[in-house]
Amino acid sequence: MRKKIILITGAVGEVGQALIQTLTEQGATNLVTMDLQEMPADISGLSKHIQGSILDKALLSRLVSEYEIDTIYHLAALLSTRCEYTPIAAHQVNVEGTLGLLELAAEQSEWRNKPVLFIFPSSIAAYGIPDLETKAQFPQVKEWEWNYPITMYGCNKLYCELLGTYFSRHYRQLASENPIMLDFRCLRFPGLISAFTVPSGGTSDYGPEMLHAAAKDEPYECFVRPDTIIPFMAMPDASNALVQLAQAPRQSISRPVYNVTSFSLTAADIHDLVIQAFPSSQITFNPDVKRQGIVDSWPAGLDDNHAQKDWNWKPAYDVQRCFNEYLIPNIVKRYHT
Ligand code: AKB
Repeated sequence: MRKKIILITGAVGEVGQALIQTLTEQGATNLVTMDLQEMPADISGLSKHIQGSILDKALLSRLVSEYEIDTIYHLAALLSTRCEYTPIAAHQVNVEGTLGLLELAAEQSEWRNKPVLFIFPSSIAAYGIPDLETKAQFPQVKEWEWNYPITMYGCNKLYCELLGTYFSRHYRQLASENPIMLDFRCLRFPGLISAFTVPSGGTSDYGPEMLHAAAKDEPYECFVRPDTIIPFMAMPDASNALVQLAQAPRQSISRPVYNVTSFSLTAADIHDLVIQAFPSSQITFNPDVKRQGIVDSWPAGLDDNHAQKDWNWKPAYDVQRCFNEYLIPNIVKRYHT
């Protein structure tokens, strides 16, 4: 009999590393992880790691011949700034990669006669608000509002939300009598901040970059205006949200895509919180017009009422707790001990 596993793609990324720890703390011993990168030594014992690409069909075939895939957390993606430099590669990884995994999950669902659970993180980048006046008028956007992304990454995420929904509701609708469809569930995340990892290739990165630079006593030039506002979330809440969504009873899930959020901050708010913790930090603002345009198109806040109602979503970290109990103490420990 094939071993039943939880597959995590993009597992060496920020969310992946946090998720591996959350699932392990909950007792998971059947994690198979995939990434182009090696697993960092401190968590390498927590999963069976496969170093390779989600675009490698032979690798995916070997995977399904060896394991019964019960759940997929599909985290592998190029982030928003990186995608603008390599939009075609971005489409290949973000869309074709997702399509391949959805197909694999659909086949596995049929083969084992039981839906594979497919958890997909989307992003505030799926929104595209035309101007700052409109952004101010819609301080908490709902899932279906302003779905007009202006980045390749946002387009990729929005389309994959639809693809996942299609695969879980209508895949092979004319070709097969009663197909067992996969169970697709998606979260739209705000900008994420981790005490243990630094993001790369994103556009919400100014938040975590400012904090980590200050902790390292390095000067930081912020690439957005001080009044720039978007929602953020502490990394442990992000990994918990993914696991909570995966564990929610199927009958409580009323929609394929859920907003989740914790708190909204301007870049100036982040600056002030960072200065409180690291008074000698040297932070300046030098907005980059293009990256500023991207962040301005993202909402100031998310309406996550559906997640609250359907599966009791509630972040553990508000802004105070996030900085005082999670970010600052762990970052100080990381860089100063
Ligand atoms: C990015 O900046 O691309 C990501 C995101 C907001 O999804 N952090």
